[in-house]
Amino acid sequence: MMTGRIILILGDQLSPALASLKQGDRAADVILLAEVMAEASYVAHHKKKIAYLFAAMRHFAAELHADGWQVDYVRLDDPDNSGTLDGEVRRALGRLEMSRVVVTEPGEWRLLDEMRGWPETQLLPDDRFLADRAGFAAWADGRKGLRMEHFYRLMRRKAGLLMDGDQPVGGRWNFDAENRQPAAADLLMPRPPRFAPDPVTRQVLDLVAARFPDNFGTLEPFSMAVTRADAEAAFAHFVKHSLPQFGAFQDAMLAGQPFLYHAVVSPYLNSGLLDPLVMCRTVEEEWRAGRVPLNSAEGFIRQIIGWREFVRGIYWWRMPGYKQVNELAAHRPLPAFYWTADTKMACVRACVEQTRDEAYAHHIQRLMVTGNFALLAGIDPHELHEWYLAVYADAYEWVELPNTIGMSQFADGGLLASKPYAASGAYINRMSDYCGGCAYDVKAKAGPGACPFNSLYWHFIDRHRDRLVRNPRMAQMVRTFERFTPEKQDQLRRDADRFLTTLG
Ligand code: FAD
Ligand code: DLZ
Ligand code: SF4
Repeated sequence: MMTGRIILILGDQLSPALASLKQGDRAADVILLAEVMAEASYVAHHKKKIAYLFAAMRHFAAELHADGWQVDYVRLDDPDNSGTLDGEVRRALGRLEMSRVVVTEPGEWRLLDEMRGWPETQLLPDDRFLADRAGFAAWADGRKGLRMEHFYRLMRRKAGLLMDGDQPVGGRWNFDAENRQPAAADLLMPRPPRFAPDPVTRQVLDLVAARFPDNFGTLEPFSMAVTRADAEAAFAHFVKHSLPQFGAFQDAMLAGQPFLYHAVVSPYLNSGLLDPLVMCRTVEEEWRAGRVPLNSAEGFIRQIIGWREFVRGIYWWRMPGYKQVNELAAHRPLPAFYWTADTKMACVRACVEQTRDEAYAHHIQRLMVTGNFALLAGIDPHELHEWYLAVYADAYEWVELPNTIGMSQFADGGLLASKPYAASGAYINRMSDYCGGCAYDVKAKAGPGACPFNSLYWHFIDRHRDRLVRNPRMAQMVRTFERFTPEKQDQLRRDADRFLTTLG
């Protein structure tokens, strides 16, 4: 038996500073990366998501090899591929005559649970986050309500980001009130850089086209970064061209503009190509140099060390039960148009089409269009969760599940969000230009041509009035509904019910 260990690196652990690499021994240990069907099919991932990850894994393996590591890489089409991570570890132990395995803890509960049962396997904490799991639990345990804002302030102090001694720069912790402007179409709007596939990526694209022909999504053109250097170039491009406007237009949506001023870096961050703290420090520097306004810098940093860390904390604190919650008892099946985009609702159609083509939608499209629709229509949160987990290139359960179950569907009864993100067509009309090209009339409250979000909104308020009236941020809407005449209430109920029956 060899004395070294197998260091298993998962597809979303492509960081040179990974815990297992930091304590690895180049002379004795062997790194194992494996493309396996079990991970590629536990949900039917978007074609671009699989292609991105396999291409990034292959490039990362080559970089580690060039850096002096012994690397064992198993391709999906290797005839001996067992199809599972467990199987590949067992095969590698035999092939390399080794007996010990080291893994940095996976990001998803199901895999961690499985790996805890693997023999001779050492699990190391994933230290690529500001808050560790135990620290979050200690903060959360015993609190009456968890608010991201309180947690975020702790993280700001811990990281020393945008701080003036013990106080936030600019005198406020949060500049969100300045970040809700609708955007106007602009021919000069920046777009994320595009990276032409090299021969390694081209081979992966052919593999995905052959092995996953029926999965959702358009595979080509494919222009994502698949190396650390290109991911860093994509982030630098965002900082230079989009960050100054990021804050103001963070909540805006425009037809034909999938990316607006967003960073479009979440696949790179979540798979380890980018380092979140390095990104935040770069953004702070830009503000200190006077090149970006504070509302943009703070808004960006809040997403990373606030929301991203907060949802991860909740995931690990509440799993495995969190996946099953359904506090609003929503049981309607996911409508087919989430896959086909075949709907007359222009906003939903645009978001699904863009998701199909880019494996990307920005936060407000996910939260206030597809998520809001599902919330109002009472779609089963578990089915919706599987959709979000499949269709976005950045989707891993630790980040997707709390965003879907907690933030978007209020299915945890308010553990993560203080109120449901429910909105009528007026919100979508204010923040986007979708309504102008829609078959429905956003201004009409009732009748067959009225925007479905309008009657569905009141249907939602009515259905959940007993719960919502106890929520200080929603009680006013319940009272408003109660002040409508009985005829108007009935018409809204009838309109919504009629629309819901069309969902199949
Ligand atoms: P930007 O708007 O430019 O923000 C910068 C970065 O901040 C993002 O890259 C991301 O890392 C982080 N961030 C922003 N908001 C959040 C958030 N709410 N939670 C965690 N991180 C955040 N994000 C994922 O990374 N993976 C997911 O699977 C995912 N699923 C989501 C599902 C739903 C229903 C909703 C409402 C949101 C989801 N998000 C998810 C959060 C957010 O929509 C994406 O992080 C963001 O759209 C990624 O695009 P961007 O890089 O252009 O982000
Ligand atoms: C998402 C994904 C896919 C599609 N394929 C693989 C794979 O073949 N091999 C691998 O190691 N990881 C893959 N991943 C990422 C894992 O699913 C991810 O590590 C876990 O979900 C934990 O976050
Ligand atoms: Fe969406 Fe309603 Fe506007 Fe149509 S009218 S785009 S359905 S919000």
